[in-house]
Order: sequence, then C-alpha cells, then structure tokens
Amino acid sequence: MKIEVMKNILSENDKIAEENRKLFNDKKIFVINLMGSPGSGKTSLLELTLAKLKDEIKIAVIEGDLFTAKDAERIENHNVPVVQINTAGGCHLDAAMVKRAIESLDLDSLDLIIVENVGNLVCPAEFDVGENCKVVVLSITEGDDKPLKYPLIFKESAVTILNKIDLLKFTNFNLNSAREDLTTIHPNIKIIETSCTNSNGIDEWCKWIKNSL
Ligand SMILES: Nc1nc2c(ncn2[C@@H]2O[C@H](COP(=O)(O)OP(=O)(O)OP(=O)(O)O)[C@@H](O)[C@H]2O)c(=O)[nH]1
Ligand SMILES: [Mg+2]
Repeated sequence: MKIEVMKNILSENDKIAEENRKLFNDKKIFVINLMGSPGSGKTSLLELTLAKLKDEIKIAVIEGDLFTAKDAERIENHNVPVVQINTAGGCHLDAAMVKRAIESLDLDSLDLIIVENVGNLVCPAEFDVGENCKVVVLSITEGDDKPLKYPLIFKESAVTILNKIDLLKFTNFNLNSAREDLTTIHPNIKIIETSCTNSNGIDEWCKWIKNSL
C-alpha cells in the first residue's frame, strides 16, 4: 500500500516535471538541479559561479530551503534574479514548487537557471524538477564512503563536485578511492575538485557550464 502511494506521488511529480522541462526547452534555458548535504558548499559554489559568469550568461537562481531566506539573501548580493522556496520542513524540492517559483521569473531573459535543492543526500535525487541535469556537491569533510552509501544521487548526477579540497590534509578522505567508487556507480560521471575558499577548480566548473549551454 505504501509503495503504491509513493508510486502515485512520483508519477504526478514526473508529469509536472515534463511540463517544466518543455517550457525550459521552448525558452532555451539550461537548468541545473544542484544537490548535496547541508553545508557541503552549494551556495558558496553558486556565489563564485555568479561572480564569474553573470556578465556573460543571463542567470537566475531558485533557492530551496526548509526555512529562512538566508541563501537567497546571499545570492541577491550578486544582483541576479532569485526566488526562495521554503518547504516548511520538506526534505526536497518537487516539480510543482519549481513550477510556482518560475512564475516570478522573466524566462525570456534567461540562459541558465540553477536550482539549489534542500541540503540532503537522499530525497532530492528522487524528484525530477524538470532540470536538464543534476549536479551533486560532496564536501570531502563528509567522508569518502558517501558515494557507496548514497549511490542514487551520484548515479543521477552528471557532475560530482568534490568541494573543500583545501581541507584535504586535515581529513582522512581518500581521493583515489572516492573517484574509483564514483566511477563504479556512474562510469561517465564528471568529477571536479573545488575549493570555494581559494577558488581552485571554479574555472573548470564554469567551463563545464558554458560547454553545456
Ligand atoms: N574550507 C572550506 N569551507 C567551505 C568551502 N565551501 C564552503 N565552505 C564553508 O562551508 C559552510 C557551508 O557552506 P554553504 O555554501 O552555506 O553550504 P550549503 O551546501 O549551501 O548549505 P545548505 O544550504 O545549508 O545545505 C560555510 O561556512 C562555507 O564558508 C570550501 O571549499 N572550503
Ligand atoms: Mg545553501
């Protein structure tokens, strides 16, 4: 019985996600669903991305959080359109929430929308919001066992950002085994090592975005 309910929720979500995707396609907007654990560095990565690309590419951001507009306020400082979605305790964004959020964006003026999902390594991977691709941020402080323990999000993502590389020497994170596990889960996954404190890897990430548009 429980399985049936979940199935229905997902198929209703998929229908709205397809509508969103069609609209994004019609408007020629590339959409990234940015996921990862709380504190992995999603908003920090977004801030550096905006600083580097916003003069070249017309970007808007949708911020997903349980409560508060703290992340949206950080994004607003970069003078790009931003919409905050508060899920009031919900652990992921769904397609209907994104559909409502885009009503307040001028879609004709955009090339790229980045959706920062709720901090969570599980649920966001199960809900298509109509994006072109998913990207997951894994902070190396979370441990190198996370890809094998939470495989779906890495399987679904075109890119894994291995963030906080500046902290590598203070952790027991094994880069080789994490890369090996990621490639086992998703053979074509692109892995980019970044540090949002010293901007290492940000050029590579921005280049990947530009090549994807
Ligand atoms: N040392 C270091 N700290 C980082 C890096 N990236 C982010 N941080 C710090 O990590 C903390 C969390 O960063 P956020 O960007 O807010 O993380 P988030 O994934 O957006 O968090 P939620 O939205 O709450 O899920 C902040 O204190 C950042 O300054 C990094 O590359 N290196
Ligand atoms: Mg954030």
